[in-house]
Amino acid sequence: MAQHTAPQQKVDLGPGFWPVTIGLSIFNLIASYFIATTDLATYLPAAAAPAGEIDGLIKFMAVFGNAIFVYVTGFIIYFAIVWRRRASDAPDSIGIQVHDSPKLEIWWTAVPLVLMIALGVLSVKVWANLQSQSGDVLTMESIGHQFKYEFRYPKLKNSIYDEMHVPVGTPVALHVTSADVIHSFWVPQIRVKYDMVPGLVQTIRFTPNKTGTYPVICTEFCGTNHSNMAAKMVIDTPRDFNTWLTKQAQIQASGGGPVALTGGNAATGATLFSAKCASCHNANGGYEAKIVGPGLGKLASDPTHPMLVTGEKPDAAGISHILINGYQGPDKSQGKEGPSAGAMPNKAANALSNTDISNLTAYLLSLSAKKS
Ligand code: HEC
Ligand SMILES: [Cu+2]
Repeated sequence: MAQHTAPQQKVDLGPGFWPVTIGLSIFNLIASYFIATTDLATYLPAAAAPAGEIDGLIKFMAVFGNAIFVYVTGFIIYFAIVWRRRASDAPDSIGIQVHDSPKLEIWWTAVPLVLMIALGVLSVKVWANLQSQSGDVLTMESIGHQFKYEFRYPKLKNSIYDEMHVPVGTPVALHVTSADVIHSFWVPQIRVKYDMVPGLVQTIRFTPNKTGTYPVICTEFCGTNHSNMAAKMVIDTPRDFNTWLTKQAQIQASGGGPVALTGGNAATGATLFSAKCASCHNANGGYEAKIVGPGLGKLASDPTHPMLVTGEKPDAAGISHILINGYQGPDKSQGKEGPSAGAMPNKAANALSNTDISNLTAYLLSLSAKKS
């Protein structure tokens, strides 16, 4: 090798090189021990079956990442101090130029190679485990929208938004995709994370093993309201899950019942609004304060927008109609033209009961009363 360089000088590693190496090794061993014996679930609770195995992979990577970090930064600091430039050095002096060390190069190629192969083998094992589900599998779908999550259950006629329920102990196969831009589906406590890509259906598999309510987070910047794109995953006991499912089916079935136009509770409506409507509607501004749908802060008191988009009066009846039926924009087939800001989901899609509609209507009317 390198015939044109001077015969290699004996490289002086500096005083204290070996003691420092021993010190770093001790530190590395203690840190590795800590990483290997720490249950990650104490820091980030785990609520599904693959979590433990995935944490194992993270620890495996952390142990070796830690070693690289400790030795590399340790030696950088050590050499920077020992071989720093001194006042007695000539102004143009440079350090010893070291190159070509086949022995070192073989080591730093072989060791990472072996580690990477081991990591690959371990990952494939975890992945294969994740993919094999047996018994009663709950198959469901989630579709990302700007800026909400839609959930579909085989037993429900209509979609549910921003809150999904799954029974503890039952394997779940969740097919995810997107209706517009790339979103993602991530529940930290489940550990698995998938992008929701338009035109591509991917399947997230997990088996919930701890009841509770966990956040579903979109980790793909998907537009101005990305930060509000969050849903809940509720892991229920099988019994609570069935109760919930039955209740949703009832809400969806009770299409026609009368909605009370007076006596709604505005405060309850306000809470419901932040949970179900605020991802699309601003409650503070007039019609122009758009998110996905128009601003609703001056719904009944805006002289520049006297009628609802449906053409109805902005009174209790008109508002509850749009909440029940939804609205897809003017019907162009009947010759009507006009701007459509998108689709307002109907009662079933928003999972609203008749009482919910009364409360929301009371709340929206109270906003206009304050701001008129
Ligand atoms: C997925 C987004 C979305 C959600 C969620 C949503 N809306 Fe809408 N909403 C819209 C869009 C879009 C329009 C406008 C439709 C059009 O102009 O064609 C609209 C229109 C309206 C209107 C008529 C506004 C006007 O000025 O005429 C009201 C009232 C309304 N929504 C109330 C609600 C309430 C209450 C909720 C919560 C239960 C809700 N919306 C949930 C998207 C949404
Ligand atoms: Cu998103």
